[in-house]
Amino acid sequence: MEGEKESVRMRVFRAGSCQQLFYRYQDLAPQLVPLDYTSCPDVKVPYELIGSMPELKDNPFRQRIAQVFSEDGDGHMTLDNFLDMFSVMSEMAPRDLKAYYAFKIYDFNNDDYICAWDLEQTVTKLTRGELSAEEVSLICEKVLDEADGDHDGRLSLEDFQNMILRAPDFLRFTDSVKFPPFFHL
Ligand SMILES: [Ca+2]
Ligand SMILES: [Ca+2]
Repeated sequence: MEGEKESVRMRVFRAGSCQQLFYRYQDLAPQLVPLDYTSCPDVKVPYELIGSMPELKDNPFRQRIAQVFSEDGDGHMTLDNFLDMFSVMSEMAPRDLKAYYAFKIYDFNNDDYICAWDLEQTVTKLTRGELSAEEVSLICEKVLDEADGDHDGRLSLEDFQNMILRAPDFLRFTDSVKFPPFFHL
């Protein structure tokens, strides 16, 4: 998966996009992030600033997204984390890669499975709180019923990947992300 991520980043970030993203990263915290990165400074931009970016601020998964892409899981991001996040969330990223990260984002308690509880949080956020608790649990039951291939009551990454084929709506976690034009290369 690491290798694939690198190649996605190279595809998405050619033609100066990487530079533009760096300036956005720098602009979030100019007093923190030096303009000269040749000495590889050990810098992180706090989640509070990342989560307030226009691409993320209305996304119900913003905190999870930042947690998953930050190296310590706290949402605070190095430049590397920041570039990874934007490359995976861009329209250029392959579906498999998106599915892999969607799984991590929906696995709220980080135990490598999506259990009924994780799924309830996910469906509630995906539907932006427009469904009643009863409707949410009906959907979750149905999803688990159909997608839990090995009947252990939870979704493994493999179960989830199979489910995505039937229910691509579960990749909508990036829906509210409006990418600036330079992403559409
Ligand atoms: Ca879990
Ligand atoms: Ca299972």
